[in-house]
Amino acid sequence: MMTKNMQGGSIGYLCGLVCIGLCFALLVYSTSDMANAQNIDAESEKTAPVTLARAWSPETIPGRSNSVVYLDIQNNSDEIIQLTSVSSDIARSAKLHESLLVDGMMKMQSVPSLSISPGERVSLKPGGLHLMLMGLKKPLAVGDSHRLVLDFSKGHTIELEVTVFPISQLSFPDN
Ligand SMILES: [Cu+2]
Repeated sequence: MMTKNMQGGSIGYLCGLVCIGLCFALLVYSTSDMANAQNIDAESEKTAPVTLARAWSPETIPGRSNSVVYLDIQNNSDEIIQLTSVSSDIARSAKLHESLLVDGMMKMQSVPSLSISPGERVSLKPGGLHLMLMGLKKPLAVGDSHRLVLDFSKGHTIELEVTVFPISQLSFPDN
């Protein structure tokens, strides 16, 4: 079943413990290695308006039915491009979320859309923006991959494979 649901943001939405733990632990994580980005999508030619790279999910913690997807989104065009919706066939819903530290508590809110400036690269990573998968139909195990479809403004739709890494991975592996 495909889901398309990026609307209706609810401020202060509390995510599952998996996500909270990840984000909290990784607030101080810095991404200095983005130059090593590997394009993994079929549409990831430099000339494509939007390219995606380094897409990964942490494995599912036993008993949890939520997970997240992190990736880099690069706008190669000379126009602002918006991420408008996300679809996953392994989750009941897929939404853009943002982690925020509010009064010492890590919380999440859904983000209706994401605008990416011309030439800009946005990194969805632990502690910040992420794609939230809720209601997983099966646990994500290390080595698995799952399919995601991202819809952007200007009619750009990109399908990609997301690799599942150990929860200890913390970022897309460089090797
Ligand atoms: Cu979330």
